[in-house]
Amino acid sequence: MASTGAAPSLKRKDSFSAASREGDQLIITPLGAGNEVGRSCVYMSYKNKTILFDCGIHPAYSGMAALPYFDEIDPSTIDVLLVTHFHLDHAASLPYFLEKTTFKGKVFMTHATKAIYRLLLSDYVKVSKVSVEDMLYDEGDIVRSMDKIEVIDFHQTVEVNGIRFWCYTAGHVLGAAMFMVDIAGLRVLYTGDYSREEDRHLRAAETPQFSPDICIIESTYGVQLHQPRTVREKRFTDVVHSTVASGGRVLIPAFALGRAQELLLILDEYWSAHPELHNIPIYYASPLAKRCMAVYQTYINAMNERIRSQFEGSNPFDFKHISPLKSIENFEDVGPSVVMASPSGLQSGLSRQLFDIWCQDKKNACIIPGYVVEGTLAKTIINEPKDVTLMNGLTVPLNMQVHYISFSAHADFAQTSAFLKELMPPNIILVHGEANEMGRLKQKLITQFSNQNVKIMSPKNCQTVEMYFNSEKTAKAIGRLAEKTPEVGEIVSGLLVKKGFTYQIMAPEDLPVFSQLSTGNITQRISIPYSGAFSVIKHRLLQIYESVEPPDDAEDQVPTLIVHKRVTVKQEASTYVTLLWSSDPMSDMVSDSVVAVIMNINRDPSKAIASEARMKEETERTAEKVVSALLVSLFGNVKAGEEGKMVVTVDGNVAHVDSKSGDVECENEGLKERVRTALRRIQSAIKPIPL
Ligand code: HJB
Ligand code: ZN
Repeated sequence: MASTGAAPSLKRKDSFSAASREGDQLIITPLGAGNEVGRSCVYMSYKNKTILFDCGIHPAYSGMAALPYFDEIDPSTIDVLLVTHFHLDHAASLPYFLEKTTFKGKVFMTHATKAIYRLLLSDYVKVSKVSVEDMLYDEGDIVRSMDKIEVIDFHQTVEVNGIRFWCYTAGHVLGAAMFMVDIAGLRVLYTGDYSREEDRHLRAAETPQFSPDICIIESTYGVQLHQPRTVREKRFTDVVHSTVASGGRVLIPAFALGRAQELLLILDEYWSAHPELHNIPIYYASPLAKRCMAVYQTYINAMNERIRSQFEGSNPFDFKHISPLKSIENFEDVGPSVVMASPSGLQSGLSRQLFDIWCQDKKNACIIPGYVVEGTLAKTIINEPKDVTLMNGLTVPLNMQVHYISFSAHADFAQTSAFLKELMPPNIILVHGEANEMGRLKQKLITQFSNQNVKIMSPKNCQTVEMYFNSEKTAKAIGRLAEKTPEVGEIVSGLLVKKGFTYQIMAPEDLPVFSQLSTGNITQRISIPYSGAFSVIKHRLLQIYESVEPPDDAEDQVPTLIVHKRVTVKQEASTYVTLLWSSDPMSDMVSDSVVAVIMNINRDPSKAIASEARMKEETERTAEKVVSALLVSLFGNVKAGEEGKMVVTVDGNVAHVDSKSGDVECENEGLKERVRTALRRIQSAIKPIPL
């Protein structure tokens, strides 16, 4: 069960290792996108593993002010950085983070995201008009960052340093992914931007097959509901058609990649169906236009069935009625036209240049086709102010028609609610939403999940959500050990295999099947100087061991005995005896004791054969030595203590062992149990020692 608490410092990776209150501590802190849209970046730490989701900039700011609050963290402690999609508000801080900070972890994104990231960011540094001091990075940094980015396929599981993660299709834009992270069985889903609605070219977001313990989810559209696609498309084509038909110009400010391709598909199809519009030009004004189209064609397989089947006939991105436009200098503004230009927020660049020229003519129209960020001109004009300020500082009347028809591929309330109902995560963290919209969504979700014990949180930037999870260690029995259900209380023994934070218990024979490990037999051989009679050794061993037998197939003439069915003792020459055994903990113990017996005879051969009483006394002493030797082989530090007890010391814990009675005194329950188990094993190997 999770609980929330105060914000700790995020800078030291080890600062929480001792902080286990009611379980292991998980912390989640938005460094951006907390109660805002923009500079997405969410920090998460659990069990000393640290992850960053997304690394964006804020579209309404420039220079360092656009960055997430990186100074809240120590970048050198981040293990993994996962980038959900190529939009600048999710990826444009990455070259800065990789090249200008101490970050040394691994970065992952999908193939398409990586290809488009490269194009977009090169364009971003070219067009962002900031002073050299304010530039966050340059083209060289972007090129260098490419070598550090690893790619991940949808549904491929990657493990880095005990952190397992995989990703699902998120809709939204080509290559967009939502990431599921698993640390020690605790699962966190970070949705990034997602849409559960299929459009002309993209698949809808998938619903993960596992419910996460925590879902960090976008709340861009809050409690709003999207109009049906067909209605929005009709409104869009109607505005475009009527504007150009009455001699006006249409400006569509849109980000160069993503929604732009969807809108171009709609326009190209509409123009094909309306020959009367063929003399009206449509321009896709982006220096990236051509290269972007090449990337879109490369990743056609990542798109939906509809566009793939269209592609079999002809390339749907090879538009019939749309021409690329490099810059305003190449534009002949002589009559009605439709121009799609970036940026979407109208802060600068070509979309802003055209807006400034066209905004005073009421025949013209501006269609805002997606989400607009607080602080941008696009957001301002949606409210249809009377005047606007141009880039040259002049204030002029805003006469052009402004239409907000959202094709934004973000979940609306119906999608968010259905997604969460299917997943039912016990903890929901809202990010990527303006404070008011997010607040309304939070209230509505609280009502919706009021009976389900679901916790809904909406931290601000740099505000930490702190939770505690109990992670009891469990091992899964697999292979032949799992064929039979054990009775209650029955002990299941096998090899314990630890992989990351998961444990499996299996029969040694199954090891190569279920792991990349394998088993092998080590045959041990040791020679001990001994020149006495072999019968003396046999005599001493029979005093101690239940089973001391000659081999069944005693063909050669070498005197041989098998002790406890495990260790073979041979007198191969008159000066030494040889011990042979197949190594395992039990046989190693028996061989140790046989060595101790032989060495003992070597030390005092005159006492080899003696009276009955002497023999009993001698046997007990030998047995004690054998037990001591065995305990040394298991625990290392074993010394003689008071009243004939042995003192075993492990990691500062001390156990007093009475080898005659088998009693063990120790304050540390773990060590006590280990010593007791060892004594029981020794007992099973040695006959007359009453333990
Ligand atoms: C919200 C958002 C706001 C996004 C402004 C721009 C963008 O889709 B988002 O990543 O989430 C990126 C696309 C655009 O239109 O510039
Ligand atoms: Zn996005």
